[in-house]
Amino acid sequence: MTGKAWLILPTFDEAENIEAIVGAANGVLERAATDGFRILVVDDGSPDGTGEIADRLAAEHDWLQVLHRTERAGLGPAYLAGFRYALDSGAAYVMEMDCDFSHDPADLARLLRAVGDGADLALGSRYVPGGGVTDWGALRRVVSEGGSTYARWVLGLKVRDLTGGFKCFRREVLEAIDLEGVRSRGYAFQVELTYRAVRAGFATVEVPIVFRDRQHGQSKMSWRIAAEAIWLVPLLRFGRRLPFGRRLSPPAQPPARESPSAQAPAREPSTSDGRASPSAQSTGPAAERP
Ligand SMILES: Nc1nc2c(ncn2[C@@H]2O[C@H](COP(=O)(O)OP(=O)(O)OP(=O)(O)O)[C@@H](O)[C@H]2O)c(=O)[nH]1
Ligand SMILES: [Mg+2]
Repeated sequence: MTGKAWLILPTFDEAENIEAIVGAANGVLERAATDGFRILVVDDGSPDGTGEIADRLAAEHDWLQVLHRTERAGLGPAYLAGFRYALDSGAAYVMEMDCDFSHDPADLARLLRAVGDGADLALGSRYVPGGGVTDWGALRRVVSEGGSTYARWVLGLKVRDLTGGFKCFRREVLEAIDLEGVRSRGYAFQVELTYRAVRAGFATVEVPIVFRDRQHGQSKMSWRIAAEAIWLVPLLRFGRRLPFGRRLSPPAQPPARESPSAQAPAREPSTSDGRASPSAQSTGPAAERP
């Protein structure tokens, strides 16, 4: 792999998690990101002091930076700000991860490996063989998996986990998908990014992950955030105008090339030092036809 990997960590009230996550991610990326890495915390003025903790850590570590935003604007806008910052700073790979240990930082190595092996976008996926969810009740499972199924059906994609937020993008993907045009804020944000990437012809691979419920801090998931996806997903597909006059449509450019979305082989054990196991290779083209 050539070039730096940037991990974007959006935070709102993650004081109980931030230090441990940053430490764990550093341990993994030190080994997996062969050309170096940066971790960027994007904090929306957390009242619980997450931003101050991140600042203290950033003063101690040159691989950590903090982007402070003054008000809580939602996950999507926080990620977009982080993406722009990382791209402007020369990132070659940009990664997304929740800051609550729902995503296992050890899996960062597997996502990076998938992109190193040729994918343009690697998605941590709960809904492929080897992936899964622990701790969730039946309702939450139905909402999450049903949401992915609904989006897959409306958008005509083969990707199994469309709502997950554990990803690794090659920079060219983010440069191509018109970040300025992204309007979604909650779950639909994850759907929209993946849809735009597949539409633009980028090779997408699903890497099996096991998602666990947060152990500390409060969920920011709300029914409003989940419901956003219900009405935004058809707009992504059919390109209607939003009520406030902004167009929310897929990118205009035709697919640059075939856009295989392949599932990586079943999860393989990561070693305890977080090194990537040889997983996440594309198993062959399965062209998306959105
Ligand atoms: N900067 C920023 N980060 C946010 C915002 N909302 C959520 N986050 C962060 O985004 C990540 C995912 O949010 P979660 O609260 O875990 O939401 P979730 O994953 O949908 O729900 P749970 O897993 O049930 O907690 C976490 O790191 C949050 O701190 C926001 O408005 N701004
Ligand atoms: Mg979470």
